[in-house]
Amino acid sequence: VTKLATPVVSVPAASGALGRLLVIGGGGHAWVVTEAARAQGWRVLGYFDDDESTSLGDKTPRLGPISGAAAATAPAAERGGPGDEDLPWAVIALGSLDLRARLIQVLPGLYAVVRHPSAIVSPSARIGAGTFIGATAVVQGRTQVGDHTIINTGAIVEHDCVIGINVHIAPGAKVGGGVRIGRDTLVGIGSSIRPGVKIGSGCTIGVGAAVVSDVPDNARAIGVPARATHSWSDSDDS
Ligand code: JB2
Repeated sequence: VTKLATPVVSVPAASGALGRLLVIGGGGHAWVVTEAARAQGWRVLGYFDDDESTSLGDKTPRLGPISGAAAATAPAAERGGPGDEDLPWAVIALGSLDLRARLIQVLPGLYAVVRHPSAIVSPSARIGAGTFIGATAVVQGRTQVGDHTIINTGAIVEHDCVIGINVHIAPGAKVGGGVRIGRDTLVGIGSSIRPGVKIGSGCTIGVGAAVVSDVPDNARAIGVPARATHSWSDSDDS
């Protein structure tokens, strides 16, 4: 299994008045992220989405197509910390890992950690920039979470895990201690990952799967116990 250890940026996972936030995406996931951000204390300025028919409610105006986000998110070098009121922070809030991976490449910006106040995050966990941690999710001690990863509603990531960039741990999934997960991998709703297992990059773990042995890059693993099959490039298991 390669590409497991990804660089992460430690960002305090505190609540409070964290500054202004731009949301990239206007679908269901963006709605969840926006509500969590407000509950955490971010001032959400609005969102970007190509589809003019999208809505994130009256308080959250659509600011233009996703391409417009590039102009609104200045290079990180020009930014201050969360207390800097001059420039907004950003979060990519689209559910598709493929789309997220493309946007990560092209959108500059200083990315926020959006964490619902009901989530429990160990003080010894390291959380990457652009990460979303949903309501009642748990991230335990010494775990590293890569940039732009989603730890969705009620997911549990135990101690000493290394989770890559742009991973989605879907709602209610349980990841045991010492698990390693490569970038761009989807861990499906309600699945369980045995402690110490290594899952590669670009994988899809199916809804409710029980993963008890290592999964190679770009594999799909489904069932109880999960059986890995070859390459899989798209999924709706989130
Ligand atoms: O190229 C594109 C694209 N460009 C903009 N492909 C797709 N699929 N979507 C694109 N979008 C925008 O992504 C759409 O205009 C729309 O606003 C949004 C997709 O919204 P939707 O509500 O369908 O999905 P989502 O990405 O917000 O949420 C998905 O992932 C979550 C993690 C859903 O599967 C949720 O159920 C899931 N919780």
